[in-house]
Amino acid sequence: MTPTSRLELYETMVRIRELETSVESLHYSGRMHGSFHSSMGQEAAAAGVTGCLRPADLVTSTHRGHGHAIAKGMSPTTIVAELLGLQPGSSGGKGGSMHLHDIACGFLGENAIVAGGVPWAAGAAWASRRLGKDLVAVSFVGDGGAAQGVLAETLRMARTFGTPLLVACENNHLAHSMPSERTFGEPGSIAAWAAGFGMRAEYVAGDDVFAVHRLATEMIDEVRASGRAAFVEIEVWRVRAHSLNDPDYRYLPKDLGKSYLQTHDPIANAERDLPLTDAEAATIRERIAGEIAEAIDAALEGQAAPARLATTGVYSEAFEQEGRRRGW
Ligand SMILES: Cc1ncc(C[n+]2csc(CCOP(=O)(O)OP(=O)(O)O)c2C)c(N)n1
Ligand SMILES: [Mg+2]
Repeated sequence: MTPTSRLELYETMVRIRELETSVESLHYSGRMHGSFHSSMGQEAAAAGVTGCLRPADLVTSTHRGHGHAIAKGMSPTTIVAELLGLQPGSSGGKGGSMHLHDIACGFLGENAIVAGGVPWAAGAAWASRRLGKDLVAVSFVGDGGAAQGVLAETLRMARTFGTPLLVACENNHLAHSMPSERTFGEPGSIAAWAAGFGMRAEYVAGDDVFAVHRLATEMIDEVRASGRAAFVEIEVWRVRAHSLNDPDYRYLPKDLGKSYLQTHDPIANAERDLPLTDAEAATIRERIAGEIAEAIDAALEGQAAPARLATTGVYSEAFEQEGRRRGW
């Protein structure tokens, strides 16, 4: 990798962290209504995997998807506007944190249904292959998502029908309060399970963005060339509560996230490995913090989503027409 692209991976992680910590402040100051699922500590998975895609490649995401959206190139202003319920948001401000999407940059969207994005990505990947394009689709999913039946069905179909899909499973050790060790066993077990579908399945530690990127590049190149699906389990940690709605969770020691960041912070690790001096890192962080502050100011200029639009855009126009014809 060139020094620039290594630096870009680092900057993407800083951008994700900065956006999410700023939005947390907006939530606690009462400006952001509704909750969100922070991906703090998981930035290397988003940056490392998405960083080796081409612009036309496709990504589907989860309920914890701000990082995936940023890494695939979505504008921070559009993201923040959606989070704040403002019209310039990607769902017109009507969807909120779990409804980010931007087809123009190949970000097919987050999904509030756990593992719901996986068949969606598989279908998009399969269709584009049938149309003669050499796209790859990546679907992020959690360890909880890996326990959903739809993932097993999709892996089976993807393998059967030659689908250029990479499932990137972020094993952050928890599905809300359920430890993944209890569902699957030690980290690496989810990849071992996926290998049973007859596809390449790998494990990588997610505190090293360069290692994630190296493995993902190799796997995505292979998926693109062969048209065969693959699976990567990326071990990360969920540093925050499941969402901002459960600050008083009791199922884990509260300081676990903080102590994890002290030893495994992917951003600090990248600063050490690039390497960057403290002064260089501070300059980059300040510049990106400025960009995010500007994005928030720009988003705040948007109008609130009006109540009269609440039911528009829910169904396709064709469906709505049919409904009107039938008098629904
Ligand atoms: C089909 C479905 N079942 C249950 C839920 C409620 N739910 C939301 S997030 C979550 C845990 C998901 O865990 P995981 O896939 O590991 O993702 P993480 O939150 O750890 O990023 C659950 C059970 C849901 N949104 N969709
Ligand atoms: Mg999880």
